[in-house]
Amino acid sequence: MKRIVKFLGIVAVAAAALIAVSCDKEETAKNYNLSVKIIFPEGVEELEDLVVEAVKGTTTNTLELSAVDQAIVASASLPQGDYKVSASGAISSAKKAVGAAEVSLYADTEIEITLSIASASPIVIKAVQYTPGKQYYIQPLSDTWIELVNNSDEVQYLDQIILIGGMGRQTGPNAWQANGYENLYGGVTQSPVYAFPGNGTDYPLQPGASVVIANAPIDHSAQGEGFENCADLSKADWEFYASYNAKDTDYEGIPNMELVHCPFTSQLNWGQNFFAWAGLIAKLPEGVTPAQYAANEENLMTTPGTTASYQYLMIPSEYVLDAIDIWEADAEEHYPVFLPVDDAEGILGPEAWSGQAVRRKVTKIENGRAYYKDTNKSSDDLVVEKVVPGAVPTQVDAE
Ligand SMILES: [Ca+2]
Ligand SMILES: [Ca+2]
Repeated sequence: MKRIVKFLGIVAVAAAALIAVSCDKEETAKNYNLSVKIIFPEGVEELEDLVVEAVKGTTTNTLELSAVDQAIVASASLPQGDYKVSASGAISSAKKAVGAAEVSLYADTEIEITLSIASASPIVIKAVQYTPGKQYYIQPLSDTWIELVNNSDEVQYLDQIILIGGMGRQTGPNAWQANGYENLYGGVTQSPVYAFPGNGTDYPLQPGASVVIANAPIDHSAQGEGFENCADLSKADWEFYASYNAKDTDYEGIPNMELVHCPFTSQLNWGQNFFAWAGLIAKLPEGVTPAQYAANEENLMTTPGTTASYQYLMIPSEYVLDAIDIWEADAEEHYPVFLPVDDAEGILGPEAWSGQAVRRKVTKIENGRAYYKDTNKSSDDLVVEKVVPGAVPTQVDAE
């Protein structure tokens, strides 16, 4: 009996100590207001699914959003301490706006986070060669090509991805930009538009894997004297076959890209341009096939401000997965083809007919797999050199 009383006594003391500790904690762990003003990236006015979180240790606090003086402010009352604050919202299905800051919260605190654009595109342009390796080597054959890579850690599908190439060489606003259509792309190219066929999951691309799409999938360097500098495309995975023109060849055993739109039937090659190049890959919203999109007159436009009758297929910025802008090698004046959300700044390209390509920089190589730089800024992300189509990089690039 005595022992039991003693035991109860210990419990009572322990309980009293616990209460004392918890009172102590409540007194020292004061709450303060954290207020985060969210600054949107340039040219972005709306974000979907904006989430602002403050993390301390293993605790994540989601801040409450409100509109204050036409700005978005995220706020919360939080226990004092050091926090990592992050903000993230969707510009479109392919692009996110993100930002972060660190805060020491020992008084009511107001901070700003300026968001920048992060491409969420799992598939990007790995390389493109738009200027041939021999002067006037253009039609019916051409050694030009493009390569796409799965830059994510999950299987992606090439199905229905649209390719537009051959814009660029701008020294001022193009007809669309000059007429207020700055978020619509595709008008300033004579190139046919193609897409990968498939119903959504027919053409998987493994993480880190790439595909080469050639205008003519043969070894052009073996064509004879003077062709030494041309690309060997005999191992290309896909072919741009100009089914509308009898001069083009359908190579056996190489699957054909699906022709989506063709404003000029004399043009055999996709993405052709010799001096400069801008192009994009795009994915339409779920449920719309490239063929359906191209059949809808609302998605076609003649050149604004002219009487020209050519109808171009226009792709809005929000559908763009990846875009690159390459300027003429020695151009001193240039004007961006894309909005900053798609490509912030172009890069000076290779000399015409040099056979050089433009490839995306490699940021790291893990277990033999390369990861590619994608900051939506061609001048930072790309490098100009002779590139072997389909080559697996073995070296990381300097920043
Ligand atoms: Ca072809
Ligand atoms: Ca073929």
